[in-house]
Amino acid sequence: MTPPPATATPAPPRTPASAPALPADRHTLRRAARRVLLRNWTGAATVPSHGLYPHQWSWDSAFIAIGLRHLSPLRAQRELETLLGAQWGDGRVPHIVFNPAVPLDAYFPSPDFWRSSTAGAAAGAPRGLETSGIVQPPVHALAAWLVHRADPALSGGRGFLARVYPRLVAWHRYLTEQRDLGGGGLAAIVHPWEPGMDNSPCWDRPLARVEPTPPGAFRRADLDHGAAADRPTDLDYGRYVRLATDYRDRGYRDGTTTLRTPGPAFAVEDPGVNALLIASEHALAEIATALGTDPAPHRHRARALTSALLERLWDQGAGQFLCRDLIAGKLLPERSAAGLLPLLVPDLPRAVVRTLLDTARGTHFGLGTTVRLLPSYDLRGPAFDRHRYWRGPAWSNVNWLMERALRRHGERAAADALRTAILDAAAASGFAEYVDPYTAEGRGTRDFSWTAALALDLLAAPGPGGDDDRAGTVRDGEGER
Ligand code: 9WN
Repeated sequence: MTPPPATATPAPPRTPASAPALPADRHTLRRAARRVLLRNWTGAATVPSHGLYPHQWSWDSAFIAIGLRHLSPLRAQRELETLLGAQWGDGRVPHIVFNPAVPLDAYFPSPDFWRSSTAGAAAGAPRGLETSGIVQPPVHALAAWLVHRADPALSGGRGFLARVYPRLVAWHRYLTEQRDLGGGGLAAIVHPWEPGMDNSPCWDRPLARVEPTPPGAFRRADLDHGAAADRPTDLDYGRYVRLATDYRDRGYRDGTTTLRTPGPAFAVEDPGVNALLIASEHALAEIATALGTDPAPHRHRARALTSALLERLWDQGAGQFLCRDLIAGKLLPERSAAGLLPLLVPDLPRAVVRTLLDTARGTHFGLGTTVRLLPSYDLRGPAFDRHRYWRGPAWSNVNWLMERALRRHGERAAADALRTAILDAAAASGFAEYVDPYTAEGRGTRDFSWTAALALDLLAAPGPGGDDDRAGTVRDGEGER
């Protein structure tokens, strides 16, 4: 793993942590966010960004739908329906659904790398379209529930919940059964792209075991759009490519209840993925109730997952949840923001909640004390890099989740301050993909869909920075390309 550049020692914050100011003009911000979502809509779904990410991404679509519901509940429903339409027979929801109209060299790894319709046939990959073969965090049931609630009459009329529910159930079943690689009741990831936090220092140790594919064997399209200093290194890319190649060549087959030989070279239980799974399992219980179905199995599964999360990933000494490396059989010491996301889980022991809140505010994450936005990785960690992909920068989706968690735990002032900080950063950076956690300076691509969508969501909520106003609905067809 390449050591981080000279920015590893954090500079003193230039933006005081306690200076929340409302965005200068929230109406302008709302209009701008709306424009981003209209431009990035392709007719059936939304691209994260036309340049860097020109296809449909799984967890992006969930966050996008959460914002889109304020513009067009119909489009928000279609966003999720399009994604779930690409679900595999084994229940997996692929992390990318490729748009066949986009040239192959626009994004790497492209459909001819994944070859889902042939290499994934035994796992039930759809025949008529191409997808990747890995997954991303399961935010979809939560998104579906929030989208439904934005317009229950439209949702009911279209049978939205009735159509997505069985697919969401199959998706969670895939994660809890096929991906319980450690046999301890949690879902495991088999590639660093799966938790969505691709380049997190948490993966450095488990990735070090992976023989990289040589850089000359593939061409990175991301560097056509993003600065090399902000993106993963070539060495990391070589390892990502090796893991994806090996998974494809195993027919995208997973273990059943234990690690198989030959199995994945990378298998990790991540607290962020599992916290989102639990939050979504609770959302499935709500959906089941709305459909007149028994919610008890979902509540039961959510409780079992919560116990496994506490048992397998809680580290009292660290004051947060950590990742478990299933191949080495131990917890990884790196602290990422994913380890705080279990704050989203209802029914956590009160002492665990208090400890997590202290850790969020403490020296490692500095939320509301040294920084206004939650960094993706430990501010004091040896691999901290304020600019490089998931190795320190603050991301809108992680901060939106944290805002929701703070509110859930009655931390209203902290949630209000975080909401204002997210909106300020979105406005000042032109909806950047991620920002420097100290200065909120934008990095990565701009007009990034989930940054715009989640800003719209926060603007629509009651409280500082939002006014529960609908952002102005769109006619079907508007903004389609
Ligand atoms: C690989 C689309 C995705 C996000 C991920 C983010 C980044 C892709 C990449 O972009 O990952 O999936 O090419 O780097 O890390 O969270 O879903 O926005």
